[in-house]
Amino acid sequence: MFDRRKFIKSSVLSSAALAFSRDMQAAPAASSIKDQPLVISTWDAGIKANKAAWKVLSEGGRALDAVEQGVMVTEESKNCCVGLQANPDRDGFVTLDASIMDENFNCGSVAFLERIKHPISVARRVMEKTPHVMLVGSGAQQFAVAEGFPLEEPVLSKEAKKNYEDWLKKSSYQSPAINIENKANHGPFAPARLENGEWNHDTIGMLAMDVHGNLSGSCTTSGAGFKMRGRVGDSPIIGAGLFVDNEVGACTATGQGEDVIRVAGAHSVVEFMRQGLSPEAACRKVVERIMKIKKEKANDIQVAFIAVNKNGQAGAWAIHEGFQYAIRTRTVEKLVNAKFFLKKPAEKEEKDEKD
Ligand code: SD4
Repeated sequence: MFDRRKFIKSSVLSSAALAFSRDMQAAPAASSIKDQPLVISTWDAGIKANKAAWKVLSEGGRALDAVEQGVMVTEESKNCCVGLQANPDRDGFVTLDASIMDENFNCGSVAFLERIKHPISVARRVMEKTPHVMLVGSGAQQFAVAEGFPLEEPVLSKEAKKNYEDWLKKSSYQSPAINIENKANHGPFAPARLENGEWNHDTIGMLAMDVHGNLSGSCTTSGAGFKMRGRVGDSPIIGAGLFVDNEVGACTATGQGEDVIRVAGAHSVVEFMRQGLSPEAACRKVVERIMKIKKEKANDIQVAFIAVNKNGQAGAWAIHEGFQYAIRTRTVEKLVNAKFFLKKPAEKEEKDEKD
């Protein structure tokens, strides 16, 4: 009989994955990383995205260009659940959210956008070419087309197609799964393991500081898989999924968007940094606040923040074990395991074992 767990384990043990895990162990504590320029981004897809951002930063380019070009890599990755190949909503439509913010409080975002490959670039055009911050739905699409972005049909990745087909069998809106290996639970935030052994997340948030010490951030997502049509998460909401104050620091979020929105998550992290907390301590404070609000329901959701401060110090915190972020500086290119409050529950591992 096909043993899925063994298969997953053996695919993880590819040499690339082994090299990665060695790197992770060798990674210095995030809070000790202090360098400039620098780029950090959420999840393991951040490694590739950071490479594109680093090209801009290492050539003396603007942090704003770095965070746009960095996440574009993820938006167009055929493997990834960000962009037009991502998990659709309940009705089978792929709808995308994105936001971008520079060092001068300029910001732009799009939400509930369909058939556009690079929502992050449309968000940047909203910022640069309109008097507005946010455009949504058909209006955002109309603006994108007027700006020369071609309309494209979503082509779901193999994983997204399978996820959706599996979901349709029950069509139940399960509570979100923790970001741990758990293919049995196709909750809105359950990441899937790809054939190449990488995890597949539906969001990337990125923060960069350039050689001039200026900060910018970006965030782009397909949102929650199998969401209600029209649902918008935290990622395009300035102050929730992303916030940049060039005098203090920057923050971006991933996980259960509704719970990030209700505490103005990214803005709150930046305000804690303004009060003197390190990026890691500031992220921890806001995760703690969310957990206090959610009480025992915090077990069922994942929320994580990454942040950088004006000194080029980076940090992160998550509700659950398993959240990683990628960091790139002149001296470091690593995937870092974020600190967290809740360990993966033992029962869950046992349950997975039986699947
Ligand atoms: C959302 N925060 O739409 C996003 C989802 C996410 O990893 O981060 N998934 O709520």
